[in-house]
Amino acid sequence: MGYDLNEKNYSKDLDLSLLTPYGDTLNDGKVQLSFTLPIKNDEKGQEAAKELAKKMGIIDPLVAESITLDNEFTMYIVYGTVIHTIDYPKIKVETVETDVMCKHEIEDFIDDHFNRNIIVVGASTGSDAHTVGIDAIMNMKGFAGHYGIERYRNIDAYNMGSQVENEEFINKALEINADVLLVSQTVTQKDVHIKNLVNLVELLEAENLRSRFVLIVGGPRITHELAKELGFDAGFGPKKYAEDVSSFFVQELEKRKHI
Ligand code: B12
Repeated sequence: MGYDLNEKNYSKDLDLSLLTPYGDTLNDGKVQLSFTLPIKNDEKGQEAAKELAKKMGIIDPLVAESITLDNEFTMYIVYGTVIHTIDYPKIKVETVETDVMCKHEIEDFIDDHFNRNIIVVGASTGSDAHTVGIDAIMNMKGFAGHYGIERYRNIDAYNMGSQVENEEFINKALEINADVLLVSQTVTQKDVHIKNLVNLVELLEAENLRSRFVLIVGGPRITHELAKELGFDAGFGPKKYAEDVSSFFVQELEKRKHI
């Protein structure tokens, strides 16, 4: 069983159908969270942070840190216990299911299946100014020890940078006769990414271009499930690199040759 509130006595066995956080002892339910309140950093503010944490279902909250951001804004780090559990084996997540190959295998796959280079255009679109994600995937030097697709000998990669309007992005894709469109979205405030991504799909559909390209989106809060829901072919989140996305699009392009 999980946490027994009165006896503070909880099972030390791992049962993944009753998954709960771990702090000092397995199944103790310890969590830490942070948030900012638009109030002064004083005792009353700390009490407000504790009460809020209790309303979130955190037992015995402790304000571990209260950090003054300015006169009227304070950030709190609260430590406490939750009694909630998750049935982990029952969780189903939609993920990209193609095999992930290494750079050389992807290059060989292109040699073996296409008599030409694969053309890819990428950008951080709409108002989004974050370039590091798309650069991690596309730039020659890559990211975290994974070369970007500019380095793949038989991929022609065009990185348009950030704040690229969807119309401009589509025009570039047509100009270079792209096979693959890579979109990066980092800012998700007020769901701006959803509106922008839906707009791209709508523009492509309106011009009857949607099926012409393999359409992929990535970013820190992007999942494959969300990408599919929005009309993209695949979505990639954190800890995904050039090999992951290139493996997907070369196999997808190969599949489409037979349709
Ligand atoms: C650097 C940074 C900036 C820099 C960006 C500089 C640049 N040239 O990119 C600057 C200072 C400009 C900036 C501005 C802003 N930022 Co900023 N920024 C960051 C920061 C610190 C790091 C982001 C980053 O570079 N990550 C590293 C890359 C490698 O990771 P990644 O993007 O997740 O990419 C990986 C995967 O997601 C995936 N991926 C990403 N894209 C793609 C695309 C494809 C096709 C594929 C396959 C995979 C893929 O692959 C990558 C490698 O694994 C984050 C906080 C943080 N620590 O994450 C905030 C953060 C992203 N920023 C944030 C905000 C709010 C802003 C501003 C709105 C702030 C403001 N009020 O002005 C502005 C936005 C302006 C705009 N119009 O977009 C928020 C976003 C919150 C949200 N969910 O919306 C964050 C999370 C900070 C925070 N905690 O509040 N920011």
